[in-house]
Amino acid sequence: MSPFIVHTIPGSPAARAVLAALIEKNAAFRVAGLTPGAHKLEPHLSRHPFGKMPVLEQGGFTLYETQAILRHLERVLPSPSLTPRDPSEAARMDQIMGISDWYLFKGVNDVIGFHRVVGPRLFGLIPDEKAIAEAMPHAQVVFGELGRLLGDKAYLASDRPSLADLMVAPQMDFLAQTPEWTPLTRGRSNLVEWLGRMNERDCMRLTTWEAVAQLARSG
Ligand SMILES: N[C@@H](CCC(=O)N[C@@H](CS)C(=O)NCC(=O)O)C(=O)O
Repeated sequence: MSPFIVHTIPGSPAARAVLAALIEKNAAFRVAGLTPGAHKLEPHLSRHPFGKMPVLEQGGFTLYETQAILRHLERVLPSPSLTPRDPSEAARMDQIMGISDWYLFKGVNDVIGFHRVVGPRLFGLIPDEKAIAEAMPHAQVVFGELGRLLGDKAYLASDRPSLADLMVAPQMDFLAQTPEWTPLTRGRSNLVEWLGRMNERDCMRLTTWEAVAQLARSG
């Protein structure tokens, strides 16, 4: 099997989910690094007409949309499985992947994560405190729901990591670097402990912003 290529700017939580899945599945891959802005230009627009990341490429097959990529990897690299066998737990995984895209990324990470982490680091921007404050009520709902769904389990959908954990952990690891993390996790220690468990796994340890930047440099 030819190696997987992941096109991304280092630091992208969505790309980190894909890289994490490749690591969990012991697959050979390389990172094709993009510089900020290059994702809105050719040749990247031919890979991803919406100018986003990540894009997965392998043996002439190109795919974008993180959920589609994760499910594709699950089919072509079935072992170890990252989908619970139990139908209710698998449904919970699917639900949390949807929550991740629609409520955690949109309105939380693309505001708080952007203004606190990406903007200052990549573009030298000053955080927009008003936008961050306005995002907090929605963020509290998202954290409340993720905390409730996690409950006292070790991982989000079951007692083993699933695609849902791989999608949510990179975004939470971003938010954990912000001052908003403390109010968002107050009374939700299960989420903090879960992120600690995820961050101990190779899939997270080997895909930090710095680690992905290094992978991109070594091509
Ligand atoms: N629905 C897309 C979202 C991808 C996305 O928004 N990625 C972010 C990085 S995590 C991005 O490309 N940001 C750059 C931009 O929007 O210009 C997916 O799941 O892959």
